[in-house]
Amino acid sequence: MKQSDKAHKAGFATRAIHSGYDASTEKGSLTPPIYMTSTFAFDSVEQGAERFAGEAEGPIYSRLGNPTQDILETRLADLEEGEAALATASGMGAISATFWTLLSAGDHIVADKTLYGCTFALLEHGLTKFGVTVSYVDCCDVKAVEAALTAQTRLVYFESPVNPTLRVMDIAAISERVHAYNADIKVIVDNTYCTPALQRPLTLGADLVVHSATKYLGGHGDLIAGAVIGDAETLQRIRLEGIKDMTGAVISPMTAFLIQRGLKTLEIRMQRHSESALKIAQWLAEQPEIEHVYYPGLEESPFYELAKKQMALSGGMIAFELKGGLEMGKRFMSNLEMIKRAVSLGDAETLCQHPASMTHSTYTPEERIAHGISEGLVRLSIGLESVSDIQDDVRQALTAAR
Ligand code: 4LM
Repeated sequence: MKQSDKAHKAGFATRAIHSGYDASTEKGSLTPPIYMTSTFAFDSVEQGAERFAGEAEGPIYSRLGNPTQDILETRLADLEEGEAALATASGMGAISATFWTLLSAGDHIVADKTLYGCTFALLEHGLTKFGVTVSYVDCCDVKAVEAALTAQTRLVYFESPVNPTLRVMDIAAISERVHAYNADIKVIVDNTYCTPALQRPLTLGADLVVHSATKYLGGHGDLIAGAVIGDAETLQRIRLEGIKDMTGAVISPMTAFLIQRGLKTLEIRMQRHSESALKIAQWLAEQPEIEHVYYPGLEESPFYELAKKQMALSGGMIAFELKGGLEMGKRFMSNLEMIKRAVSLGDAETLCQHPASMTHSTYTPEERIAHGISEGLVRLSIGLESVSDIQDDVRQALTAAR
């Protein structure tokens, strides 16, 4: 069957390399050119007016879109199985543009109790200033989500797996119950930890997916970006209201190009991250210095069965607690040699950070207890190095910390 045959749906890895780009339209250039321009010249006044009125296709100004960005958006929509996508300046740009577009004063959000620190800050300190209320619930408990819904609820928002504790939400069950209550409530899943290579929330019933593309989508620790994927009508609203008018969180053409490059290896990178993380998590769980390992790919994890059902592999993120808590965690981190002490995740380099004092320091100590983030928790983003070298560094740092 020919690839151009509409009935033929190419595999994920193929679409991650080819989707959205036709080299014949760009002088045969194998990789898409970078349209490094802020604005676009119109052939006539009439053409400019038609584009502004939405009556003619074509670029206007790069805050509204850019051909390099278009390719990335087509590809991301294809990979997440959504109608449309919007690439943004950062993950927080994607999340805030989505919230500003879909919410008004008096609206209500149901969010999981544990969120990336800045998402929590946006909800807790940002949106509440404008009359939006938030209920934090344990979204692992679908009945608790249902019980929190009100006539004012517009959004249900969660990460799966959760940063940093790796709890896993039943995306299909939550979407089904929320939509049965009110089909207009949007279920939004932050798919940063998985990427569409491992999990596609839209196919499980969610309405929108958001990403920090800074992480696995880019994959090389050299950019900051984000994305929202979903239905075309909502995405157009987020583009015109959330990005164009409210946040201006526009992705640069160079960054859009770099993410396209990262996507070409997304599937094999996610396989390697996941294989290495599973080995390290299994090995860590057996070490006498370790109190607890959080990783959904461990058979003893309470999320093992659900993760197996909705994720192709268990991902590259691990969290753990050491016996001796915070003090031992700090000593362990101080003794790492190859592994970098750094926030962010999803890079080729293995990264280690302390959520309570770093990514989740936007929570007060009391909030961290209430939201399930312990002071001694250590987070590892397993990179693409030889797994034996990652293990050797963790081993020597554990020994030195004793
Ligand atoms: C980190 N995370 O955890 P930008 N959603 C999730 C995230 O983990 C992040 C964002 C959104 C970390 C950054 C320092 C699940 C970020 C926000 O950083 O705005 O691209 O994404 O280490």
